[in-house]
Amino acid sequence: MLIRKPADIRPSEITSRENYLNRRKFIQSTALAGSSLIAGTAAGSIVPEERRARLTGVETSEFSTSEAPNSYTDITTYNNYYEFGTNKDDPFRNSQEFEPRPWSITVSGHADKTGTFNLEDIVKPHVLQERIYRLRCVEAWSMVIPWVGIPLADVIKQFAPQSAAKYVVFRTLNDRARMPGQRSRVLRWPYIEALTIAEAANPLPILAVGLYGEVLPNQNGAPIRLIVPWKYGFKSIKGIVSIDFSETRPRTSWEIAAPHEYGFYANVNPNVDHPRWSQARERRIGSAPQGALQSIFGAKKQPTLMFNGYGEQVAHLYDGLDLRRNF
Ligand SMILES: Nc1nc2c(c(=O)[nH]1)N[C@H]1C(S)=C(S)[C@@H](COP(=O)(O)O)O[C@H]1N2
Ligand SMILES: [Mo]
Repeated sequence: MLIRKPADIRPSEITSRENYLNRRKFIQSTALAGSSLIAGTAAGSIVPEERRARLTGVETSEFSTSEAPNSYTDITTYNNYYEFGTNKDDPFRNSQEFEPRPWSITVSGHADKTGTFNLEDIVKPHVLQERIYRLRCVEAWSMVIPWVGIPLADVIKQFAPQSAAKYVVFRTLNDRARMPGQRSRVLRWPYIEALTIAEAANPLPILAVGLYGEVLPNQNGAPIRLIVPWKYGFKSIKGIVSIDFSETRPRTSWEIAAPHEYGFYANVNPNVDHPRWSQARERRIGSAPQGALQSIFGAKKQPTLMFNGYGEQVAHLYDGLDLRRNF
């Protein structure tokens, strides 16, 4: 799907001949290597190794919102990624040298297929989809982001979890030489997040490998990150290196840091406030009115929706659960 007019495409985005040839070689060699995990590959869904390369063979999704996406600049310069610093522009400023390829993911725990897999082998069997989702940060701001990714449920199936698997646990790369923010003890590293197996099997979550039709930028979690649109942004873990099918619920990084403020479920809920601020409203990044009125009245806020507006798809997952206690 073409989002931007061709005139908007910068010359730097046009693939150089050298990169094109390398990519051809790469596709051929992975094809020759045969089916490492699951037979059948869609050449268009291979993740190119080049920065800002356009992703091909991307399908649209019925789950996309029709709201206007935030600008590429908003999405790539206003980030939370504490591995690269705690200020909003730190991930953009400190992650440019990060090299996200080659990349592998270790799969462990209660599943028939475990081991360490190249990123390409995990992504290859799936068709890439564009999913334009709202992202609601626990800090009461939001954006609309055109991700490109693959349904998490399909990836989970690929590893054939066993009945003992009750949670899917994700971890981010732990490497303070490559992630300078890990020299600070602001969180316990590696960053860890988890979903129940039922949440992971829902059709909404994706593993994102792209943004605006291009390879995912480092500051947004390259080369692969989770997106769970009905939960606060901190559940959407970036730079994933491991997936563990666990019988027990882990303590996640934000639960460890502040258990009274950040719960395991972290469902977007305008009726349950954060201990230090209201969750009833949110500031849509980039939407503030310009000029003098803004300084008098402050940035425009809009109401926050239950489950971030995805209740129809996910409310049933929490039937009978007290969402005030299980925040
Ligand atoms: N590994 C890791 N993943 C992370 C974070 C982080 O600090 N480290 N921040 C989270 C938070 S709080 C948010 S709001 C989203 C932001 O994603 P974005 O910068 O792509 O918009 O990433 C989440 N994933
Ligand atoms: Mo967040």
